[in-house]
Amino acid sequence: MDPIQPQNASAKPFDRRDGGLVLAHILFAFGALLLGGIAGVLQGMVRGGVLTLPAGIGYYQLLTAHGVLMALIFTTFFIIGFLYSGLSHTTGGSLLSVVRRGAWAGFGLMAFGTVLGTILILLNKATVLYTFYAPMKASPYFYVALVFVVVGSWISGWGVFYQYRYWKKTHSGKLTPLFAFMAVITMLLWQVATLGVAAEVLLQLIPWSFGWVETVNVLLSRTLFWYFGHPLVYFWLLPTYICWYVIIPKLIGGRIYSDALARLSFLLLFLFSIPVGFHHQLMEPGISSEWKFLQVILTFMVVVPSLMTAFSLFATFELSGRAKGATGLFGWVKTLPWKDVRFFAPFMGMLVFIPAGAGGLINASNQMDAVVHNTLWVTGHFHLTVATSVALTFFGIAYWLLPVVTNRVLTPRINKLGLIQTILWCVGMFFMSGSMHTVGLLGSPRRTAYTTYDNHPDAVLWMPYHVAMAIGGMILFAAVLLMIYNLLALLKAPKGHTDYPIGEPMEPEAATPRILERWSLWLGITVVLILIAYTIPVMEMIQGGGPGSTGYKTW
Ligand code: HAS
Ligand code: HEM
Ligand code: CU
Repeated sequence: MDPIQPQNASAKPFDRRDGGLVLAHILFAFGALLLGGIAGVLQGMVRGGVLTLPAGIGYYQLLTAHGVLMALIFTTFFIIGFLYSGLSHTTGGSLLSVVRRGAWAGFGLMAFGTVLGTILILLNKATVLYTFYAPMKASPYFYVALVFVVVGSWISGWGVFYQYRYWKKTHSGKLTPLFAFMAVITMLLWQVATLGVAAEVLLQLIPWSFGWVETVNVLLSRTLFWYFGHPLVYFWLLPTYICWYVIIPKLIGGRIYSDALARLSFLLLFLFSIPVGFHHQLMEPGISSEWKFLQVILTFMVVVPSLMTAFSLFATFELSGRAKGATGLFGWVKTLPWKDVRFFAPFMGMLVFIPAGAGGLINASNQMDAVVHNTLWVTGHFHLTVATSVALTFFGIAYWLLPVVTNRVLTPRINKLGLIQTILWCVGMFFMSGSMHTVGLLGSPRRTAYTTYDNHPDAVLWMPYHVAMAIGGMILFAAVLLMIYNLLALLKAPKGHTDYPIGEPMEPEAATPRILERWSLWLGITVVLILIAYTIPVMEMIQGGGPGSTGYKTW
């Protein structure tokens, strides 16, 4: 079988030790995707009224497993594996051994935390959903499991910084590789964001669930959660953007539109994605409207770098198409490599990101959020963003990353199955997310097991959409299974060299202003923005916290 990419016999193979590290992360991530997918399809079937859960399994137990395994585990493991792969490739061909050892330690801690947390969810001792909102109280060991995951991810993040700094020191005066710069921002965002959830878990939830303190300040805990929870979604998005900015131009035979613009948009994402958590709490009492207003303004600021990203991508597509001889307004569309899954899957992710982002703008608008908050509309929104734009991009990456790190090749057969898998995902999501959006506008709540509300006319109206959701979910599950099959096939694909696809910018290195790498400046602005957005509201929450809640086990 021929590989789908021409062979380059003289190219250096990917460092074998780094390959093992990357592979472990990617396979762990896809294991989580499979388990999370099983929970997802069952949920869809329950809500559609086509299945009653056997053996005392609870709907919310499944929903917790799904949210945790998909949103927290699949993403984090994949991201760390992907970042290390690109870091190894762009900063000299191998990781420093101290970095590699640290990354394995991080992997071990995260894997242990994941296994412990999953067991507790399966034992029905932690049915608190992936946002683990107080006053719902899980087994204290569930929160301990989360600590393992977060601390593991910190250690992996420090490895990224260390490798980057080493490269910078040994290449003084040179512009750092774009991939490495972006990896640093992604992990920096993660460090700053996880401070909120670490404070929540260590200072509030662990002492409270072990019974060392009686009560918990609920509003404060949710605020700390969303201080983390919003940047969390950008932690998923930034590696997706790395693929769009750095990898895709290479795959289409074009060039990166602008290195400087790409760096600037990452910095803006870093600055503005943290002080905006209140847009998840717009409907929550206890936070005054002025502070919500400020954070909504900042939310709209963080849209700007996404629009810059859209602009750059269009520019790359159009310029590379015209360089290949395309004419007319949209002639370049035909020059894109539609039959290459490494391009097609992330491209579908980009396309979906247009309605996905538009939905986000609706959510962020206070009055409209009053209509959609806590309805399935929101669930529809994030199945387009994280579960399609991000997930499809990660799938697309896996189709070349696995061959790169195992020194194998993507065969035309797996490529074709990959195209089918992408289409299945899009069709399944069209039905599932489309009906979630629609039925959400009709008022159907999220996070609710099957019920007809005593045949209330509204619930009767919702039911056909819930059935469509279930059908979409089944198609998506088929796509998950096909993805797993494809990965297994890639692990047995013929040996051979696969290039790591890294794009080159159009302009010379000198065009990138060095101020973009002045970290003290950017970190300083971030701290100031966070202090402005959070200090007074958090003080009000601490002072006005009242007696707090002793907690509930609602399941
Ligand atoms: Fe969101 C809720 C607002 C983006 C994920 N969001 C959620 C939740 C998740 C989530 C998981 O303000 C639920 C949490 C929970 O369980 O409660 N979101 C936004 C806004 C944006 C946004 C303003 N969200 C994301 C991304 C996510 C994500 C990204 C994951 C990856 N979201 C909200 C709000 C809520 C919310 C409220 C709370 C709602 C509530 O009531 O609870 C923006 O960042 C979106 C900006 C994006 C764009 C699109 C740019 C387009 C691009 C593609 C270009 C395409 C090309 C191809 C070039 C403006 C970059 C075209 C080619 C052709 C040939 C046509
Ligand atoms: C929630 C289905 C893939 C993230 C849900 C819900 C359903 C569902 C039916 C619950 C709705 C509710 O009662 O509120 C599926 C199916 C999938 C899939 C069938 C594919 C096989 C994904 C992926 C991700 C994801 C890939 C993220 C990477 C989430 C999250 C929730 C959720 C974060 C919210 C959990 C909560 O509200 O606590 N999904 N989903 N899903 N899904 Fe998925
Ligand atoms: Cu948000």
